[in-house]
Amino acid sequence: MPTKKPLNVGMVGYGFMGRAHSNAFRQAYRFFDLPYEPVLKAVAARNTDRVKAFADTWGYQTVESDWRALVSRKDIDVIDIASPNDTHAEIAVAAAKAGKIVMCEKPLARTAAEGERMVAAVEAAGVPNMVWYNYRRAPAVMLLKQLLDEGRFGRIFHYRSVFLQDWTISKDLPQGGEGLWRLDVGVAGSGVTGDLLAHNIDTALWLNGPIAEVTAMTETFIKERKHNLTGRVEPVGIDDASAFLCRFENGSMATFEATRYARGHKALYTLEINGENASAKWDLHDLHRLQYFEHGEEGRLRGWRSIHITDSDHPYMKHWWVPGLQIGYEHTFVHQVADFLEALGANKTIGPTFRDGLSTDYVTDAVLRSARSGRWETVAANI
Ligand code: SOE
Repeated sequence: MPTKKPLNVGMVGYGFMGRAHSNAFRQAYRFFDLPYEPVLKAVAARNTDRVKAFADTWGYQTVESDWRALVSRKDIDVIDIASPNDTHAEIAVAAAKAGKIVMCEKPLARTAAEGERMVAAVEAAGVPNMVWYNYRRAPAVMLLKQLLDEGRFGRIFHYRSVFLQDWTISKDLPQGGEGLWRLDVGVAGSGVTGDLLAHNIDTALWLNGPIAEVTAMTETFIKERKHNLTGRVEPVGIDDASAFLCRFENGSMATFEATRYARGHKALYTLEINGENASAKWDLHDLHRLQYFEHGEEGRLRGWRSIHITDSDHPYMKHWWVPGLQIGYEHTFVHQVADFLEALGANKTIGPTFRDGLSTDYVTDAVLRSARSGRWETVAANI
């Protein structure tokens, strides 16, 4: 077992993602042989009572009420940004300038312009960086990536992916403030395009390569909502639903859709890829399975295989339980920490980096642009 060096983490934020990240930092070095042991050194947030309670629950040693104090601390190696989207750029740029390793919750930024500043900062400082696009690291999705890299699919014709939820249908739901900042366009940057489709796009770019052009439509079903911070009824600026067609640079065509208005669906992230020789499907509600069809097996017994991804020769699974026992959502974050720390120890870079996050931001920008223009829009190339 290699000796583990301590790596001091300073996290900003304490919401849903703060819990997912903290759990990952605590679990990764216990289940994986890693060169580093993350130490939960400090957590920063403006609400002192809430941040203290969070620190007690998760075992953070100290708290700060201002992220700037956290970034200036000499005893912090990693700044992990788990706060709302409008804070990402300023914190990341300051953290990079201070020479910290920077981790950032998705989407990287509210716009690609903001993302470009973040990429420039981490690259100028030469600091390791990553964006928490966690679904790449579901074992079934990682297996799909391996199958694609092995060339089993041949030429790719189609990619289709959706992310469906139903939690904002009530017109009485307010916008803004803790827990509901995702409905406030100023804070979130966009609605489901940046919050949900960004996941679909990140996985798709990783599996199927760059997207060349898009044509999109978005809709805001509830036009006004009470704002939690002002107390006034205000226009809603986010997209409640977003759908687009696109062409990948490899010639395949694709459809993407996300909404928070699909009654009955809580987090239905699905993806499907159809190649000349094989097809595969994945569904977050059944995340430990990969559906796989291979053309070479045509014949009387042809059919889709439903592969239960729990064996020790499946990605990540030898680090968990015995064959047949499943893992879940939180493990995707644990895997991301494990892969990142392993790469850090070997002086290697592992995606999704800030630059990868920016590639997704370029696509979401093009989607929103196309929804406004009603035309096909080209995806800007990375800086
Ligand atoms: C929105 O409800 C949300 O929590 C996203 O912000 C997450 O990124 C996604 O993984 C689950 O849904």
